[in-house]
Amino acid sequence: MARQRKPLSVGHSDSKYLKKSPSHTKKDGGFLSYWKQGLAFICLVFAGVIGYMGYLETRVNTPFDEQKMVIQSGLDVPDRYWGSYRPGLYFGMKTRDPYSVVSGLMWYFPNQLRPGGYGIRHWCDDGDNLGRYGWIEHDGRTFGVQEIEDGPFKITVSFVKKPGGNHGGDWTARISAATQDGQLQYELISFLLYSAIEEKTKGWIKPYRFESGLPMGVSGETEGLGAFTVKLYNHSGQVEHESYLSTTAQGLHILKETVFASLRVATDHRKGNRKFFVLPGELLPSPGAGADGKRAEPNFVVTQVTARVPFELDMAFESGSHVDRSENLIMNAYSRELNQLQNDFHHRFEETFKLQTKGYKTDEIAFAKAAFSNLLGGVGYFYGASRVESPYTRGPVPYWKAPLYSAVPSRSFFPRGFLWDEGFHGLLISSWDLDIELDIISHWFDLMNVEGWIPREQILGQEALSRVPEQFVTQRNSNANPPTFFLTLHFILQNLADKLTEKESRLSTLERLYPRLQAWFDWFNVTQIGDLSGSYRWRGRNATTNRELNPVTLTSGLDDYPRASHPNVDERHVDLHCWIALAASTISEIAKLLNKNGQKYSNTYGYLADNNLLDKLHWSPRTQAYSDFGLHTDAVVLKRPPPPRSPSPGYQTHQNADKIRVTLKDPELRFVDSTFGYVSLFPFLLQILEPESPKLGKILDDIKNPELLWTNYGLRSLAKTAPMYMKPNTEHDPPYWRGPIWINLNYMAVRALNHYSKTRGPYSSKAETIYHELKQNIIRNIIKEYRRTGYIWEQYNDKTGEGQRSRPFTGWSSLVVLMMAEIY
Ligand SMILES: *[C@@H]1O[C@H](CO)[C@@H](O)[C@H](O)[C@H]1NC(C)=O
Ligand SMILES: *[C@@H]1O[C@H](CO)[C@@H](O)[C@H](O)[C@H]1NC(C)=O
Ligand SMILES: CC(=O)N[C@H]1CO[C@H](CO)[C@@H](O)[C@@H]1O
Repeated sequence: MARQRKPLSVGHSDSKYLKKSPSHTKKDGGFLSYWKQGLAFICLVFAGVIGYMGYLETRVNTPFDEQKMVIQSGLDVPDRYWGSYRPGLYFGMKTRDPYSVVSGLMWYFPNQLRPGGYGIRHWCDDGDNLGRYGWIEHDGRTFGVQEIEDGPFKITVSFVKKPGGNHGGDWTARISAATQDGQLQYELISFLLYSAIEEKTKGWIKPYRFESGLPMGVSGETEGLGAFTVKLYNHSGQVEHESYLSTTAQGLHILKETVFASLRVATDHRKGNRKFFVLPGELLPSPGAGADGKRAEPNFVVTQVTARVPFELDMAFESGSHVDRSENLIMNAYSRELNQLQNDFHHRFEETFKLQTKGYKTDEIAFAKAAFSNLLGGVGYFYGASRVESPYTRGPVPYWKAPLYSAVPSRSFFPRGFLWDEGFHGLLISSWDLDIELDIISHWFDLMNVEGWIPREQILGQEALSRVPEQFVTQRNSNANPPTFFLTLHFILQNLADKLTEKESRLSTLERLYPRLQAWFDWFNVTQIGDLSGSYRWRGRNATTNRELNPVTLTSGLDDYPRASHPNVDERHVDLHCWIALAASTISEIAKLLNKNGQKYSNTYGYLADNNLLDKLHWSPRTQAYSDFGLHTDAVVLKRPPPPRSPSPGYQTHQNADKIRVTLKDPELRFVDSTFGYVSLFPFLLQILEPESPKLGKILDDIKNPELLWTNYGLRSLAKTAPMYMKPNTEHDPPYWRGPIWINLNYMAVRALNHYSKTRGPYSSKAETIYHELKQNIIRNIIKEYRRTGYIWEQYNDKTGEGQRSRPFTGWSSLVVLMMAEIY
């Protein structure tokens, strides 16, 4: 049905060439020598082909061949050496080293502990049903405060870092539990505080003993950290039992399982024979069990403190090379230090976002701080190799091992780096700390291969890998993702130009970035190009599947947002056209700043932003809207395949066969214009549309139309009138980008409205009115839902405004802070 293009093939001319080669001649000797020459030639070609195939095969995992972006790492940046860089945990600290000592927290209520370890909290997990959790203050460098509501209990975790010595200094974490519920005072809670060293860390750890009593902490020494101790100080509340575990864990991804497997029930005779869950102490494979007969060394040391609520303890990491500390960072000294940092934070938050000046109320500002802090506090440090694939590799191959310093979309659901999310995160992070953002950008661009490609999802290291279903791990080098880092860079140039030029190191980062931006651009401009001049097409859609109502376009970032029903080479995608235009204009801006010749990019921008070209490629005269173009029909449905005529042994399974797509009318080449939604807005969202264009007036009217995108909570992703509005893509895939409200695109809409309201033109006052209304709707609803549920969400229901899907989603949903601050 779908019109397929024949791939260009050189096979025919090849065989013709071979036939032409002289295989028979009259001279025998000649025959032999011809034959030999022919053979040599064939061998040579063969070797050449093999060599070339080998070359092609290795390109996908060969790094881009220019100076590295990250030139300072680990202890070169001592003040960001330690951090809460394990965002997938409720609380965990590690260093920015490939292999690190990691510290973390688990807790449980003994009367809620269940078989299988249920009830032990460690990784951020929706299944724990916590009422709320997240950083409410975090500055990305020196401290953070997190609040966690576990049933009627409130657990507060804060940390403070203190420089000193040559190994990244000290830090202390304070952990407390409290409850408002009088009946639950004195309830038992068990805190497990651990340190572990990753397999390839050079060094050791062991339980630390105070002069008297049980081990309460860890001591150790590693290459990066030198000698260190982690000591526990319980200083308020009643401790009922203490125990510890010193063992070998098989990996960071099974720490909780290791703890659970070793918990025992013990009777404490001093406490009236009461029973406690306790850790067994040393639990190391016996001598002789190890490979070389040596006693195995512990790599995982846990202290468990079972206490009565309310309770508070400090866990102090002290660096051995920090010799002149005047006092330990615990008890009052800690409180004092924390207080100071909190004051600085509040002050700086107001200076940066000016929410108080804008008249926001105290609790609204607290909300904004929480949204912002959980994004920044969710910045992680990962190390490992992605798995990638190209048409030339036989199956997936490992990428090179590399670090990634990046924020994450959601600490529970997506605690790893995502390329297109990160460009949005960058807007908020750069507003706060430009150097952190430049470092994040640098890490991402070091993941570029020699082709100019960056894998879009980064699943690095054991912990990350264990949270991703196998079929989603491999990244394909034909697949793009919106190049949102150009949004970040554009934002930095617009809003932070003075900060950028104020430090030589920042400009030289841009210098190193420039060739990589060019390569990235070229990669898009070549691999995602469309058939018609100036058109672009997302690759990676499945043209042969009959399982999906509309084959997804994961690469576009908008997953199941409906596109042409029958993917083929005639497709052109309006959002991608606009992303490429943004990319070209941003590179030309950077070229100007760096005194480089960016003519090529400003020409390309001029060409792609030409509204006549845009209209020719993407404006549907029928519906008066921008749209994709392709081989399309709206007449598709999901149906259960009919059972076979005669019941056969397979009958049972057939009845349960998945629904398949049935096409009721042949598709034709046309605009995909019965679908109105986010994609239709892109020329407006990325501000390519000219301010005088009557099409701007039309778009503004469409935005305001409640039958299309307008709701009291923000713009829905797909118009109510669209054929695919709220339709599941398969029986198992509920609608995702087919109606619900997404905050990243709403931020772009608010930003565009602000732009058109400030740009002279016939529609500026209309844009201004809608700007205020839309911004208010979004902010009001997200805050309302935060109060109601305790969380910021991945998306919001377009009928009720309710938060849905994953939580906390303080990736791009935290852009609400920039809307409150009106920073675009
Ligand atoms: C396309 O979908 C079909 C059927 O669902 C599947 O068998 C095939 O592997 C898919 N192709 C690609 C390239 O993913
Ligand atoms: C992008 O590709 C088009 C079409 O091949 C080409 O004309 C244009 O010069 C390219 N732009 C840049 C900046 O390389
Ligand atoms: C390290 C420390 O201070 N441990 C104490 C915690 O509380 C229990 C009981 O209150 C003491 O026995 C420990 O010495």
